[in-house]
Amino acid sequence: MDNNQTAARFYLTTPIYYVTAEPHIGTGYCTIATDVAARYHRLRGEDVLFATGVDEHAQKVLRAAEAEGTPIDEFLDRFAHVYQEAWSALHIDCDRFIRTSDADHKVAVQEVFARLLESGDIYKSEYEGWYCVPCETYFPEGDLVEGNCPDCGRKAEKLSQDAYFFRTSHYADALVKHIEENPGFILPESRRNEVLTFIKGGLRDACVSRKGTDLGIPVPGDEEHVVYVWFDALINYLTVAGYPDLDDATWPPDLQLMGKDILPRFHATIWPAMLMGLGLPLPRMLFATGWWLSDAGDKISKSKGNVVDLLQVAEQLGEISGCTQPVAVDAIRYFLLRDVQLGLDSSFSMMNLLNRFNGDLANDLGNILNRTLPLVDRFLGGTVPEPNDGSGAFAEDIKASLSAIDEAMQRVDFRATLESVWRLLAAGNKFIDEREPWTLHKEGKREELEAVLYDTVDLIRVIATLISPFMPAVSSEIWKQLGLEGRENLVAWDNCTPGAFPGGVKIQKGDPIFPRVDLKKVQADAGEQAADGKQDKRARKDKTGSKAVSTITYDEFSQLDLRVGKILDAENVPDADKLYKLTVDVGEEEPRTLVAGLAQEFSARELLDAYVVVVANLEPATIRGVDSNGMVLAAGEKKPIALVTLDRECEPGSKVR
Ligand code: ME8
Repeated sequence: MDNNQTAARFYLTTPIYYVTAEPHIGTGYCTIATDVAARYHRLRGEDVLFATGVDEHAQKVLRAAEAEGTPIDEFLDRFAHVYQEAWSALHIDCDRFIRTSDADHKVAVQEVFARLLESGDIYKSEYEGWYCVPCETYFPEGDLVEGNCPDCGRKAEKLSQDAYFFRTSHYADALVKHIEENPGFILPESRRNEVLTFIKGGLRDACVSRKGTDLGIPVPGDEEHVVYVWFDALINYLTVAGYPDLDDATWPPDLQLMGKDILPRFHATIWPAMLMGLGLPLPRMLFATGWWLSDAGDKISKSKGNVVDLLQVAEQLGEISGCTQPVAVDAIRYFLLRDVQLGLDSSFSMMNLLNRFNGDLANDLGNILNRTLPLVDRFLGGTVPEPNDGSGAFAEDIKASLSAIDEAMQRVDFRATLESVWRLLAAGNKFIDEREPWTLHKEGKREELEAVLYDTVDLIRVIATLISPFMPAVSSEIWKQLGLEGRENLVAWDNCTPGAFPGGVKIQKGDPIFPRVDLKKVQADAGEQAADGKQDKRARKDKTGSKAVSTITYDEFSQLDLRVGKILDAENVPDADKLYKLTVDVGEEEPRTLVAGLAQEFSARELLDAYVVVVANLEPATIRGVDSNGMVLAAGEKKPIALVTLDRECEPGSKVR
């Protein structure tokens, strides 16, 4: 199969999740993101195959079932159901929900195993080493940290068994070549570099079987062994595409999303190496999402017991705002993809969600609808006038927005996509302010009034179409209020042209979709200090009496992710004599790269090992060709005079508040 040939179907996947606990913000996030991408491609008229599912053959799954005293099959059935229900409640519309206990998956796994065994890529040997059950990963002795798993820090178990191995090492050079030659293969770019470092650090052959357990798919011809859970799980992507009778229209996947934790070792190494061994084209794009962290900066995970349940959040949002459950779910979908750049970490905050709800949804989106429809009602008897010739007021804005969205979605940039749509909203709201339809009505300028209201209603139609992948329920509610119920066939990318609103339609004004939240009341209820009068935005004079600064609320301040960082390295940025490229430990798995304008005032030696304060959630920027992820705080008006440091040693990553 030719790798460059575009398959007719857009095939996209999420990881398949371990059924050890219920879905949460982390698993929901990746699945919602993939659902949005799937809906976007459907909107564009493409044939889409979107698969997600569950990973059932893990040791930890078996142990969870045993601990509960539930027979394994019953346990698996229950969780498959729980996941499906949760995804449907979150408006996730997949084409295939795969379970690794599915019959076609067993066939695919055994076929892959047999083929690789035959070609010599899988061979039998002895495994002497360790296994981390929470991570379901094999580690050689040398990788352990004080006897514990290097990834999660928990106790690893010793294993000694005859086992099958996959020759990952054989594919190291080919993998590096593929990654280097295809810059779009692994995104974001920082992850791509991480993967290259991982592979170039040397690959070991992967142990791909396990003895002494009944849970799993038997190794063909050697039933004492079952296929290792990760090897089994990765093959799900082939199963969905029909393997061994692979559907040419589907293969290879166009987009595979997963968390950054399972990119380097699994999705960017073993997985493509397996495909190389099978002689199959590699996925077109692997996109690693960042993590949702708890307030304490820990990864939110089932095993840590600090989960945020999105459906509970939706319920809470519904209670606070009075919006319907489907609207609350859509608001969360919007928030997750708008508030954070896909690929970066973030911590979940209800206040951030409420701010987006009020600002972006109630104010911007709700507003345009709530002011336009009553005007059509009052001045035009509720009937949308006949279309103009497409030369309407927003022709240029819409064109620019579509091309920006097209470009953004090619790099899976949901945030930029939504920003483009919100630019259209701003243009619409500004247009109404400027054209004052009420004045046109008063002055009897009927033709102009009709044109202004037509263009605005038509713009709302385009906006409802463009937000439909993100907020399907909100989009159809707007559609309904526009009087377009029953004409869902018009919700299409190709109809996002000005002037396509059918004339003569009677609008169906409804209740506001996003009732505004009284944030002060919420804060007061939550007992937040910020409640008492700190919303006051009056300008204050600073100590010098010369400069006015605005006060901010406690909530605004708490949006800053200020952390202790330890500078591990400082090197000059070529041709930029003020800049250092700093490597800073901010308590994450990998140190971050930050560009800082400190090079004229501080020597690299002075900076080395310094404990500093880092703004960790500053939007990443590329400065003189270097990707900078955060900012080091320093004092000084025009140039840095002193670094903001700590008066004693402190764990990198500690919160500064
Ligand atoms: O790893 N923030 O399953 P899993 C963001 N079965 N995303 C998170 C997250 C968080 N706090 N926590 C989890 C497995 N995720 C394997 C996958 S695929 C062939 C096999 C998301 O249940 C993220 O996408 O541990 C991560 O990669 C995935 O859940 C892991 O889910």
